[in-house]
Amino acid sequence: MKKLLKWLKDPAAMAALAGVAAAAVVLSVAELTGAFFTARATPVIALGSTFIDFTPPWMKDFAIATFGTNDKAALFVGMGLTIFLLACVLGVVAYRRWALGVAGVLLMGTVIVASVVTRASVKPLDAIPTVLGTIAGLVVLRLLIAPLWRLKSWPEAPADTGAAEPDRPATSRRRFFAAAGITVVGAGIAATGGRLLSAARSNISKAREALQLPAPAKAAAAVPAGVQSPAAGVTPWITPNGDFYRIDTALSVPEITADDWELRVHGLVEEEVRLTFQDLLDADLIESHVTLTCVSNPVGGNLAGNARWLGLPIREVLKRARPKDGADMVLSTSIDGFSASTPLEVLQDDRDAMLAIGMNGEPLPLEHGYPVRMVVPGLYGFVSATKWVVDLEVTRFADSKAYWTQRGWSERGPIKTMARVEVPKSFAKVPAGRVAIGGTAWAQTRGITKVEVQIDNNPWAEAVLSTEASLITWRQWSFDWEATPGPHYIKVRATDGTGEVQTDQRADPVPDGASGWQSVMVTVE
Ligand SMILES: Nc1nc2c(c(=O)[nH]1)N[C@H]1C(S)=C(S)[C@@H](COP(=O)(O)O)O[C@H]1N2
Ligand SMILES: [Mo]
Repeated sequence: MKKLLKWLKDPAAMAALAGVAAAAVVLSVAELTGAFFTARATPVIALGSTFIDFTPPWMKDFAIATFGTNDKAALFVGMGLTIFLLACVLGVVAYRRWALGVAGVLLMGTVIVASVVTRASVKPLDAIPTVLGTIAGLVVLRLLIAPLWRLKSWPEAPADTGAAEPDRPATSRRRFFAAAGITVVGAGIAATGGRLLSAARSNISKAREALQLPAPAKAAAAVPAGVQSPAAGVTPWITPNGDFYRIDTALSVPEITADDWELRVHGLVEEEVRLTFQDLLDADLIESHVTLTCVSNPVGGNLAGNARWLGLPIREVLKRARPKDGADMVLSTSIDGFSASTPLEVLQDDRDAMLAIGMNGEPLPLEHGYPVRMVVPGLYGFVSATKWVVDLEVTRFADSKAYWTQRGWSERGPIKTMARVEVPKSFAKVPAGRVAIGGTAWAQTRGITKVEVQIDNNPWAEAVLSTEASLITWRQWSFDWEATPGPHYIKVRATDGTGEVQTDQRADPVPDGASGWQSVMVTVE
């Protein structure tokens, strides 16, 4: 502590603090003024999004494996540390050579502006918050650093001279710390104000709540009794919207009102089609239970969810557009520049791929694609489930690459057969005697016909399958185990509707989905 205090008296350390205060001003002024521009225009969101766009497959895989659906929070923490360190360095540089410091700040500002204006559907004027923030940051940096230069040239006054001497280094130091502190606190207030202001100016949540979904022309098949595993603790067969996993590249949820939404269907088609939200409301909608799965889901992971989706079959839209011969892919693009490549035939067959507007009886939640997303049974989300979708280009795999394919993931993504143990949990301690093992398995479009459990090195034994609702939803299972004291391993594997047993070949999620058998260690007491 003493050392820290002594170190803080060093003008260079004070300059570093000035840099941090100036950076806080840059960000908060941009946040506050950014409330009047698109959310994606603020420096942190734009920089973070640009960083995500440059994420190689191994890094995405690592981030999801390490942080799961908290990957965005982890990114913000990482960015915060990076900005903090850069600000310290720039503060010291500005103190030593002001012109160089200014050049550094302007360079940073330029990088941020570049990352703002290159975002999808961002206008050049959206750079204004960053420009204002950078100017304010430079002014504050100058105001904080100038007294430090004087400080350097003053000899330390003897402590016992008594009378107030305004220019004593101790006094100017105190003034400096007060000024820097006030700046940081003020920046915090401005940033919070900016947040509140953006939230108040956005009425997207209200519009969503006010939206009345139409009744489907074709209702979902009734969910048969017995889909839920009898083993206590297995995930609900229908995932509530609030618990549904969320995976996307969007640091701030794109905001499109239903009124502004329009879908353009173009490319290798006889007729370009444009759809408004009203067109969707007026169409014959269908409702269907579909289990979505993320390609980044590790063996035994929980990046999968099952919901009742309401939407228009994409088949119907394609019928109107009439794809030309030679087309084999539809590239769907979201308002924020994500894209997915889906085989054309998958969108035309009877599996009911849809432009969804409803999820479990509610309008799509904002994070799950409001107002319209794609839902395609049987394919991982990264090649099919485009949220906030605004564009369908009928094209060819040979001509176009989707977002994750450009970054090293596969161009196609059929879902691999997977069984997972949900109870008991990994490393759980359970009492000896009868233990209910249970979990979920999926092989969308093929269905699950068998789940087997292996305890330690005993022979594989068949689990009891819960009722099957359809081939495009997951299927639960349970297994009664007579548990004896000691450590035990529980392994699980599924067989799909084609008779194929889930492979034991371990594969990482990159490039086209994880495989292998899950093994759970439990201790019986
Ligand atoms: N616009 C957009 N849509 C997207 C993504 C994205 O990054 N941006 N990610 C996809 C991926 S990888 C998956 S697994 C699903 C996840 O959908 P969910 O968040 O509703 O579960 O959305 C897909 N749709
Ligand atoms: Mo995904």
